[in-house]
Amino acid sequence: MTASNTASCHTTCPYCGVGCGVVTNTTDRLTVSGDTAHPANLGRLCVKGTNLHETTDLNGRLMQPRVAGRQVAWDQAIGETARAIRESIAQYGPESVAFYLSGQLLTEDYYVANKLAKGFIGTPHVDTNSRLCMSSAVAAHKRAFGADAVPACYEDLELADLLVLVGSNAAWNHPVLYQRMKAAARDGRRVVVIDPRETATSELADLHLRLRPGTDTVLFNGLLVWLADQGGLDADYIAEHCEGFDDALAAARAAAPDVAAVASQCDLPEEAVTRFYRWYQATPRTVTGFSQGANQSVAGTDKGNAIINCHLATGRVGRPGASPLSLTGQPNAMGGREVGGLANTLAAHMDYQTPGARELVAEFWQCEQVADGPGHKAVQLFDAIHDGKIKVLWVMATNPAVSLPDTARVREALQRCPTVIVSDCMASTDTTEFADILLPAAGWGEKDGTVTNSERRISRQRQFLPLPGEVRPDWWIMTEVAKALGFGEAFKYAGPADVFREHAALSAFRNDGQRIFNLAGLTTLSNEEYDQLSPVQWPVLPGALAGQARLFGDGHYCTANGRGRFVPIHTVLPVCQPTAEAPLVVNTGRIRDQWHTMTRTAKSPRLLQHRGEPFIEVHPDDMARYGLQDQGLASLHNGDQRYVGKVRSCPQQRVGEVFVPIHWNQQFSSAGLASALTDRVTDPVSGQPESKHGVASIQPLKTKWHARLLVRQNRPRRWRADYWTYVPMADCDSWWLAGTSDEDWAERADYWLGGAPQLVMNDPAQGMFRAARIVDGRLEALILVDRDVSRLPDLAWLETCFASDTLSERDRRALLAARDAEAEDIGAIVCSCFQVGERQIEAAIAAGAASVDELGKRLRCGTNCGSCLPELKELVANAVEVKVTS
Ligand SMILES: Nc1nc2c(c(=O)[nH]1)N[C@H]1C(S)=C(S)[C@@H](COP(=O)(O)OP(=O)(O)OC[C@H]3O[C@@H](n4cnc5c(=O)[nH]c(N)nc54)[C@H](O)[C@@H]3O)O[C@H]1N2
Ligand SMILES: Nc1nc2c(c(=O)[nH]1)N[C@H]1C(S)=C(S)[C@@H](COP(=O)(O)OP(=O)(O)OC[C@H]3O[C@@H](n4cnc5c(=O)[nH]c(N)nc54)[C@H](O)[C@@H]3O)O[C@H]1N2
Ligand code: SF4
Ligand SMILES: [Mo]
Repeated sequence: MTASNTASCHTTCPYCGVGCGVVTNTTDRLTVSGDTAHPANLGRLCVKGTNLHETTDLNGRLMQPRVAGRQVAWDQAIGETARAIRESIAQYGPESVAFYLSGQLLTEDYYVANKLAKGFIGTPHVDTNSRLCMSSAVAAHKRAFGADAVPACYEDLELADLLVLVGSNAAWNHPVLYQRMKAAARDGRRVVVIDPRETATSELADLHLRLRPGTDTVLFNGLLVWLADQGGLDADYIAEHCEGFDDALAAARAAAPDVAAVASQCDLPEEAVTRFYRWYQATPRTVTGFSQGANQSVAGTDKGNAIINCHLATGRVGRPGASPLSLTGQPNAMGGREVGGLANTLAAHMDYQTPGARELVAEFWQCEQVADGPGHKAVQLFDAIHDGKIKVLWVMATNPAVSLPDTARVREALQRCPTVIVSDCMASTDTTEFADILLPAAGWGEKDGTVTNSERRISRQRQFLPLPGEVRPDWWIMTEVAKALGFGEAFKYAGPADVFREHAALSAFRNDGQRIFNLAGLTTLSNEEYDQLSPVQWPVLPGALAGQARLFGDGHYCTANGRGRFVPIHTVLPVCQPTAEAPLVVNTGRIRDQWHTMTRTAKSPRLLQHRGEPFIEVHPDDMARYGLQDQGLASLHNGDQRYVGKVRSCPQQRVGEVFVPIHWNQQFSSAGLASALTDRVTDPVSGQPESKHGVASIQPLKTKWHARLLVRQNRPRRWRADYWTYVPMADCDSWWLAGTSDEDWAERADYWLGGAPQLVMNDPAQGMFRAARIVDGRLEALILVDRDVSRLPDLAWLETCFASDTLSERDRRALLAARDAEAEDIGAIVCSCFQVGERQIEAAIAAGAASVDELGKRLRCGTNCGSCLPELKELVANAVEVKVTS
């Protein structure tokens, strides 16, 4: 294990909170494989991890600092940043400066940001995208356990005899954990999935509760009542280790008196509710994993506590195979919580309200005093920016113009803010477009530090690539700004190891056991020991190098009296309810192969083959009601906000509810912003926005034409068309386009192709047009237009015409016919690892492959990372259904 300059490097995946160990090799070209020694994944990787090598190229990277659009040297960029901050403090006070950080920063970066803002600039307005992600779970942990500590570890998912997954599509979003849960299947092990829609994760479910969105608290209140009435409580545990049970039970009885009441409020069959309750009661080893379907809700904190209440009531906390387990999203969602990156926390798991905490931190940092908080939480923060109260905003490693609710207003706020500083790896994101100062940050492979995964395990991310251009790590950038502001003494870090030791030391500073987050055992790591640090779960107590797998197993909690707290839960339903103008509920979430706003995963052509366009999943009944066609385009409207995507007929949806992915944005599509449809509604306790529940109306887009445009390079990303989606490919750029009015193609071909075409095929009667621009025998651009989108096949082979420098005679002819006689159209890629398409799979099933195993034998699909297994299973099941019904 080592850091830079050697061919092989052990590091951690930069995507989800599973935190898989990755081994990279840079001997010839970059390759990645799973680290068999890493306890999170033991060698496994999902499709995103497997394709990491395709995301480290320098295309689109921000390579030099820019001020007001001009490239400048670092000293000038640092100087301008410091000047803006200094002047704002002088004129409006420190509270006019704000930081908006991210769970994708390394712990060391995060620590420096928090210290600079709260300790030296003196502003409490430091929040992070974790507000949109985990803040409800954080608040629930604090209310129940007295500290934001996840009691369980991954092994518990395997040990559990009952796994309950609430609002989690782990098959796509925590794929390696999902594979582990799947591999642990055995007789008697049961899985209950609680989600308004059936997802790839439902594959594992013995029972899927497709509940009415937002009613999870009713379901878990009902469970508490059931346990009380059916003799399912652990009375001794409640008496010895908990408080507040009677109030919680009374509230539960009022909200969910019996199974019938639960079934009707949650819109579930009574029998299914009873079955879940019986299983829960009968299974001491129960783990409840919860994620965004719980957190991103106006009742997000309550959902967490409703779940934890049932675990406390049965004594199932922090015991092998028995615990609640919040599944964190980002690679370092946890590290950010540890340093105190949230606006309501101070540092090292201390809150502003913790008696003596401000003084303790000020003494440790040796600053005059720390900010007087708490500061604004994300949604509030952008309101304050909108209102002109924040004059300087520094955004780091997040894309708020896409990910915050009510994106139109967020953009207005960014527009109004006098100085917006953005540190990012990429030059063009929806947020960098608003930057006055743009700072080029080191990305995965270039940066060096630590991250903490969902089971509190701290792992090293190591540098194995050189810093390109003028790119610098985030901690370095902030340290330089700190020096320019005159705080050099407090920011004398030679590297991330220095920062980590200080962070560990703060966690241990006068920590006589009352703060559970404690890295005392790591405060004296040498640089070499830090470089070689093996994955370790906190707390790491004095003198120890090994951490702790589970917490609170002894029934002793972090509250003042050591007891776990029940929280009374009252029913709060989603704020935005459907109306006549906006009759549909809009649910938003993730897809298997994309990561958030696509800045990295869209670099991998393979990852775009799974789903290449923004889409809307709609129940067939709603398709009929609103006149929609499968694979046709439709628009969703909420007020003057609009989202356009391809309709996918989806019986897995509930009637009256649609699902849209969160990934597309204005760099990738004309109107693909999911968060344009969600309002600024937040959980009153955590401040987390209700990103899972918007409302909208839907209508088909009355298209006159569809087109596929492929261009070698250097064309604008955005087009004057009613609909466009950008699909970067390995050897060219490409777009899906559609229009609602007629276009004179022969006349306008130059506009699309960037010059006059050499090959043209025009058939207005058929609504068909094809043209190619060829320069010096090389294909430069190609457009295929058709009235009927189904006649535009997904021509992966077309791209190969861009791979070579000369276009063969055969290819010329094939281009206008828009098909290669010899190439098979394999359909949308399902298995990214072996490039196996839907049509190939369907053909194999038709030819007798009756199981996923059989498909694997014939086509190899599903035999590497396993991410596509749920879809393969669905394809097999659908084929069987067709046979049965026809
Ligand atoms: N491929 C991929 N993986 C990722 C990410 C990514 O962008 N792409 N992002 C990472 C991050 S940061 C995060 S936070 C995690 C998120 O991981 P998940 O939480 O699994 O992700 P989502 O798809 O946002 O939402 C999960 C489910 O919540 C359901 N849901 C909606 N409303 C309700 C409700 O009222 N009750 C219940 N019970 N369920 C509801 C949705 O239907 C959805 O299936 O994924 C991480 N992993
Ligand atoms: N409607 C709706 N909205 C949601 C959600 C939802 O489910 N529905 N989910 C929410 C959740 S859980 C999350 S986590 C957010 C995610 O939303 P964002 O955080 O906004 O999305 P990302 O695309 O991950 O943005 C990360 C940015 O940081 C850059 N970057 C990557 N690494 C580094 C680095 O080391 N340093 C710097 N300086 N920059 C870096 C990337 O290029 C990218 O521009 O979205 C939230 N918004
Ligand atoms: S599950 Fe996939 S995305 Fe998540 S850390 Fe592991 S390899 Fe990366
Ligand atoms: Mo997240």
